[in-house]
Amino acid sequence: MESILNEQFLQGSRIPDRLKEIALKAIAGKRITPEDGIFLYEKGEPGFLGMLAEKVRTRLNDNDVFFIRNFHIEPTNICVNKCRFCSYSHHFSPKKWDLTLDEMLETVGNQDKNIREVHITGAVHPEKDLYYYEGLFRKIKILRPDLHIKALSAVELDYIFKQAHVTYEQGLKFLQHAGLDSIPGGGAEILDDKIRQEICATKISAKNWIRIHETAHQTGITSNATMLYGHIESYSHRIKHMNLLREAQDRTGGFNAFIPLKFRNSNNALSDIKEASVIEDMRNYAIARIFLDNFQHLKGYWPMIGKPLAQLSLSFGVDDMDGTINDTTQIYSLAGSGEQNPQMTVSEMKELILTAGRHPVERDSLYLKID
Ligand code: V47
Ligand code: SF4
Repeated sequence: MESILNEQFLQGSRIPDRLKEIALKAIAGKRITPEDGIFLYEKGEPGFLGMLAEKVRTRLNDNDVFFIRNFHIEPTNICVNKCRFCSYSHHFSPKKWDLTLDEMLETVGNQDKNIREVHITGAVHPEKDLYYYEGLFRKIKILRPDLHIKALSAVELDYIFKQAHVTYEQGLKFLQHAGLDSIPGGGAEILDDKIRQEICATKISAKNWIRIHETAHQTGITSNATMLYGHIESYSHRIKHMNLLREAQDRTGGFNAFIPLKFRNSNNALSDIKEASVIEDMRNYAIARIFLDNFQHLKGYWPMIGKPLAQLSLSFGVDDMDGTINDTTQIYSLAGSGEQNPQMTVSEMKELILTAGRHPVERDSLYLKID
């Protein structure tokens, strides 16, 4: 369904002038400023933001909503860090695990041949080094040369590169040679060092998170970017975060998708913080879609928000549903998401997209359409 928001509609409406001005820029495909972004967070109502985000989504992706056949491997939850929002690491989780190489390779071997991507990420284990992951990637590629390996967040990479005394460029090229194809968007949280000091003090700095991603892009490794929202950050912090990403994308063009991650408050050191409302989740998707004009894709990560809300997000600018996942991630079930055993068949995924009025498109890891 085409969004009715256009110049004529805006002129005849009683929408405040400042919002009209921002909307006209977005409709014309012009970039909105950080001040505009903050204003949208402060004053934008969900209906208005949804219509505007849909306008931008349609321009970028027509009626297509993408998904991939993928699975996750979470090698371990034993972590040198102790992020206060994390329910997943051994510090807070009732479960503690550390998979062997053979266990991980067995999981790879058990997948159907039409599964295209493995997403490998977990905690920062003190003893798992650069050469361990090199060996893992090589062995996976021997088993499944066609499987795209999206692995290791900037936080995990920074740790193993520093331990091995290699530069980001050397480390990334080394892993690329072993089979690393792209890197996931984790560890970005909020790219502001004061906020990071409060919620994840021992993690990589904002500057280094961006530096790893830009170095990856220059090496031919594309990546994603996440934003953990709804904890202690303000609207200005969210816009600062997205502005840093927008500037980095202008320089390299290497980000595939932006993924807002809603802070979930079960079983962690920030459990006293109330979770964001659904209205806020949808407003956040919409503003991200409007602000990040140079990101082609916006991902609604259903294991985190659940299938019904992921479907709703398709009316707020989202065009990517990640993948079928197959019950292989625990990050969100441990943090209190409704999805205890996340899995979706391809037909369930297509149905969910079709009933939202969109066109389901199976993709590969670089968003090429699969016939
Ligand atoms: O960086 C941890 C988040 C991220 C909580 O690239 C939490 O396609 C909410 O990066 N509440 C890791 N979020 C997951 C990740 C990811 C997920 C999906 C797709 C992709 C991709 C990447 O999970 C962490 C952190 O921001 N996280 N704890 C929590 N309690
Ligand atoms: Fe470790 Fe990642 Fe959890 Fe931080 S968010 S404690 S780095 S597993």
